[in-house]
Amino acid sequence: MTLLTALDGSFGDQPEAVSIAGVATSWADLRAASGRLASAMVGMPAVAVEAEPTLQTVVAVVAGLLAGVPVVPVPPDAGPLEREHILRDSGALPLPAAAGVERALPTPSPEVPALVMYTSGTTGAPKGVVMSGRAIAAGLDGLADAWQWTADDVLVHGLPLFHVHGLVLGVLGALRTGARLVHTGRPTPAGYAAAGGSLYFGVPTVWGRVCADPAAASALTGARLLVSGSAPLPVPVFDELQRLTGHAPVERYGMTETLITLSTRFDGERRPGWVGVPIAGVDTRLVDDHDTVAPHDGETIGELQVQGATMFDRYLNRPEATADSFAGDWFRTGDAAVIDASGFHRIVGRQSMDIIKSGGFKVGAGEVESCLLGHPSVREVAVVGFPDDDLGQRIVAFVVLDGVVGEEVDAALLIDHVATNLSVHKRPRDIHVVAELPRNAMGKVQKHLLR
Ligand code: MLC
Ligand code: AMP
Repeated sequence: MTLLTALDGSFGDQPEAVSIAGVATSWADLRAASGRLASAMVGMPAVAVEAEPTLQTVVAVVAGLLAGVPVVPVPPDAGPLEREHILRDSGALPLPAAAGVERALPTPSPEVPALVMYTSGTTGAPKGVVMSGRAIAAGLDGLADAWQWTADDVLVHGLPLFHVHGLVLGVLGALRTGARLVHTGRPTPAGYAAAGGSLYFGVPTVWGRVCADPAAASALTGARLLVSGSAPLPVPVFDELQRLTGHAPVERYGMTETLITLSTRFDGERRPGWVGVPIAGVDTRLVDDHDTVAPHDGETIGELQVQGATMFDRYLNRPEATADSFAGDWFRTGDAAVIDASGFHRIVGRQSMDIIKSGGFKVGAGEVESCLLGHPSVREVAVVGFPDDDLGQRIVAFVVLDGVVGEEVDAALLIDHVATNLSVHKRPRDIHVVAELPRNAMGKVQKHLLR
């Protein structure tokens, strides 16, 4: 098997090669359990994996990769709206009821879709991002090179297993580099402190919480590398983490569609507020509002566009959305950035206010708005991201209620409506009842006025 080198026996074996929430396995046992499940999966169009942070999730994902069956991770807390969309759109079937007898399976072509990961856009339901094994391998090798990530590392994190960060980097990365993996179940400061790793992954919310717990932070002093990504790492958190742990964190940037494309390097400068340089195999450019390439002078802001070996294949069942997301070979990230003369990148913000990053989770305002409009007492709604010290952004909904203006509404009811129909992390943290939404002459809601 070419993608998950550790399962080939390339790095020997060890009893606790992969440990999740205290349950551990060797690579040989993981390979055997996955092989049996893979035998029962062969021929499935796609397999849905309930991505709980457990060893069973890892076995199921590896089984799909061995069988050449695209794996569709389903957030375990996904409510009916989100779950039905993912299952219907992907055509993924549940895991086989029983594992098969292990038999030799041909190694799937690296071009075969390995994962279909759902990601939110500005409007509509999340789109399925189809990713080949080749892109995943290229992305992981680029990061291994940037971070000098090897089989000598012990990787620690507690991130969810239904997104790129926790699953591709945090699980497949360990199985490709041969690093031992300790998944802490949840990304708590105490869990990170107790794990004794060399390489730690976290979203900025996690690093902010580690800084708020100096005892946990000081336990990370012996690590080799602390890596932050999925959302902007605030400069004060960068500085505080460095003060408490002695490590300037490495910041890296990416997207579900492109995998991780930019990073500061183990042996390079780590500049607070900047996300470094392209990994091997990736190119970037900036483009202005007129689709003209903008200078890399450290000041001019443009849309960041990316191309290279880590690129997704397409959005599942969405040829127009796929075409719209590219300018020729260049993927339009929708992020505004500057690049300096040395090639260092700084992410300035999103081009659209309708993409919210909360705790490192991407949430489309439109998706939350549609969900709230499905509640009988909501007539109009606008969802925005407010700055939040812990989460980066917090989801806030402004609602116009059906019925008497000013009537009491139980905000908790509306929050629960989103938490149970979509998923917990997509729930608004605050609900503001208003008499009307600010609109321009065209009738479009002016969200900047709400902020
Ligand atoms: C609260 N809870 C509710 C609820 N309100 N449950 C149901 N209904 C409600 N109304 C419960 C939750 O179930 C949970 O319970 C608890 O409250 C806490 O929920 P939370 O506040 O949402 O969690 P919190 O601890 O604040 O989460 C912070 C976090 C999380 C950092 C742990 O945001 C996180 O895991 N972020 C990682 C996101 C990520 O991996 N992104 C990568 C995307 S890939 P319980 O029992 O579960 O505690 C990408 C590419 C790249 O971006 O560059 O990497
Ligand atoms: P996702 O679709 O969940 O993969 O989220 C991708 C988005 O997360 C990017 O388009 C960025 O907006 C944001 N992002 C990821 N990493 C960083 C980072 N280091 N700094 C700023 N934004 C980031």
